[in-house]
Amino acid sequence: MRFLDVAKVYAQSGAGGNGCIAFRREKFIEYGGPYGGDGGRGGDVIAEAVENLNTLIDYRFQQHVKARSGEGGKGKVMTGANGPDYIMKVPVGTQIYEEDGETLIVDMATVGMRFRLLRGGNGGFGNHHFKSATNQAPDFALPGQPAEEKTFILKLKLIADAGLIGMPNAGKSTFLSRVSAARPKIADYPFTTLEPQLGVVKIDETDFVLADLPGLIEGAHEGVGLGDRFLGHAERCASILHLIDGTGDNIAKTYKTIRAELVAYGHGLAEKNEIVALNKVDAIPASELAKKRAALEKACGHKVHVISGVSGEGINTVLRAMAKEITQRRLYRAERAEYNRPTAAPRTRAERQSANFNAPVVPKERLQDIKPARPATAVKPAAKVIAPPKAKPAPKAKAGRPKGNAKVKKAVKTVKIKVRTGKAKAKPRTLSKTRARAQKQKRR
Ligand SMILES: Nc1nc2c(ncn2[C@@H]2O[C@H](COP(=O)(O)OP(=O)(O)OP(=O)(O)O)[C@@H](O)[C@H]2O)c(=O)[nH]1
Ligand SMILES: [Mg+2]
Repeated sequence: MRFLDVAKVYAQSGAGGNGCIAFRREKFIEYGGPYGGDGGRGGDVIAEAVENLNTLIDYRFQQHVKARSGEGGKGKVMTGANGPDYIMKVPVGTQIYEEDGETLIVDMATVGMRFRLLRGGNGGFGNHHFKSATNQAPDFALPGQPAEEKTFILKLKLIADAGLIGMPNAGKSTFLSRVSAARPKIADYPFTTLEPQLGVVKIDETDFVLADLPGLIEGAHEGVGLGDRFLGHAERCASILHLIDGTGDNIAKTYKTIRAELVAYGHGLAEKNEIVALNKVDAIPASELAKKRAALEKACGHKVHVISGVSGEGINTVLRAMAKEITQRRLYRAERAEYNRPTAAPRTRAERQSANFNAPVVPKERLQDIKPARPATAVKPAAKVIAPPKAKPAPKAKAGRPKGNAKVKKAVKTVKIKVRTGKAKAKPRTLSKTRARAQKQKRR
């Protein structure tokens, strides 16, 4: 199966069905009146992220997708059938762009996510809708709303937890085959790997997906070699492992070349934390190893792992470092998801009145944002101490008796309660003029 990570798709939703013009004609029913039903709704075009797809190759063969139109209305006020929606199944991690390829519409980042790309047209009203006192036989109906159509660009950015980058022949595929069950092509010529390869790595208690990306060379951002288009797959990675062939001559220069390509690519890749590993240590003479390692550490400014994809030396340490970063991100994401989880809407009065004990915990960084209103260890500035004027001693309240103002408060409360609970008096009914006159005459 070929790997395809960019596709152009023309999509069209379904048009609405037309309204129907019909009149009721039945035995013994004279002037049956308008009887035409409405048209059905056209189908939407909906994108859905599914689990078992890894490539956009389906859209190489099917570049036009169309939802069905709604059926027209029928006599006897029958509404036409709605057109079924068209579900565009895409792999998780697909980003859907406008035709310009730059305006992002939606990022299908989670399994089962659905997004309506195009809306089907509404069905037109049949003539049954337009009957009125002044027009009892409308001989017109509305046509269905037209379909929407658009061209989309789909770009797949693999959801791998970690990515392998480096020059061709750095030993990336060898590393992947060593740590996972994936079997990428391995050979001693550059650009053996032409498309990203995925493997599942298990280290201690952590499982993660590792992507082997095609090699980068100087000028990749200008399209030299395979270019930098596969770097998009590293954008979502929590951890990036930069492999450097230890048997090469100028290791620091190799490192800097790849870094320059990451900077030129942009999209935040250069700012990501990277783990640097000097590979093929089994083939480096012991006398050169320390020198090469020191040169690389100087170039990158942090710790360098020394590994070998063939002998397996140092591999577990690197995997543990990657697993640590991945676990950290997973925890952070889980916390964010928990915080953003909408609470279930209360259904009963009791639920509405009770406190929400399921309220999510506020993430740590949010708490840091909130500054305390008054610092706990606030020290008052030493001011000139002025003796306060002598206050009159408060009269002692007699035990068992409410204070003066407390009495007033109680009275106010009672009045309030009275007002609330007291029944409103019924107003005397006003007599009609005739009855009032009759009563007057009686009294006389
Ligand atoms: N001695 C030694 N050779 C290695 C090691 N890792 C890889 N090689 C060899 O290096 C050559 C290239 O290895 P690959 O794994 O294909 O390198 P790559 O980085 O995937 O190369 P591209 O796919 O072309 O980018 C192969 O001949 C491997 O046998 C290692 O740890 N030690
Ligand atoms: Mg390879």
